[in-house]
Amino acid sequence: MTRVVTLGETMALARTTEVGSLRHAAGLALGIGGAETNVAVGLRRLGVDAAWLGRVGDDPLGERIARELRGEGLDVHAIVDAEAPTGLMLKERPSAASTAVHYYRRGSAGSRLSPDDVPAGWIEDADLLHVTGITPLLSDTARAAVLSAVERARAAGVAVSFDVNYRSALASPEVAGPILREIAALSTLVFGGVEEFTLMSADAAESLLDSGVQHVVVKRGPGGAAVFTATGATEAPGFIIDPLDTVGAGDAFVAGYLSAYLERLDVADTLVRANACGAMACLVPGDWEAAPTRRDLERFLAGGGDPVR
Ligand code: KDG
Repeated sequence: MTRVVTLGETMALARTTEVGSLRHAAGLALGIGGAETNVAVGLRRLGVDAAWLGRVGDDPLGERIARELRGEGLDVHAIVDAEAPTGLMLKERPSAASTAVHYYRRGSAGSRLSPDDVPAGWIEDADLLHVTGITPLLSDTARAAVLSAVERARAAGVAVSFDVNYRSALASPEVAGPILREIAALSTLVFGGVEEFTLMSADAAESLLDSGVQHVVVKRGPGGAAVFTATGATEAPGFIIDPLDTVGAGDAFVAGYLSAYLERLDVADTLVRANACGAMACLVPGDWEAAPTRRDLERFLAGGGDPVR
């Protein structure tokens, strides 16, 4: 049985291979990226069965997405949409200390996801559904697909994980706030940064707990993380690293957290694992490539930078 299912848009991802603006960059490295599949790959690397469903265009980039994700061991339901292209994300490093992302995804195949794309039983037979706040901001049908998935999970007693993942390029805070709040209130676990919780409401953590959310997890980047549950708050500091690419760190964090949640680790150990996964994701360029395996994680936690002999 697939333990975790997720749905959303995965795009082709082209990133500059050296520091400097896209205006002058000579080289681009091609890969893929999508918040939901970044989490699914992170889970798979940690030994959790994971499945992804989404639309891709009838084009080589769509084929690349399906092939890459299958290569990572995911159960892939890539619906080929002949009416629209696979979305594209461009990533540049204007300076050594900054990263900028540009989307070419309006009207993409991934944004045309709809509730009918999700087969009967696919969600109901899982242990956990993971969704993000990116997909519901892509289109009306994509929002309906996420809401229907969440409602189906709840009806079947399947836990729902929601990462707010607010993207200002997709919707203003005024438009996004109520949409994200609605999904958060229906979830079992909610992940977000401090500003993302504020965007949903001034007292988001408390009101989410009141509406039945069991874990409200605040990601603080290098500052670590905190989790609020009905029994109180637990915090854990971040790991000191020299980050190379922070995009995708939050997804690796969520994968680490969910893997520990499914193993029923206590909250303190769960946070340590999540923080370690998030930190490790920053050490290599790419949104998911550095998501750790169990072995990578053990070495990192043991403080290992020594060569393996
Ligand atoms: O969290 C990383 C993701 O943001 C990235 O891989 C692409 O899904 C993506 C998005 O919409 O930004």
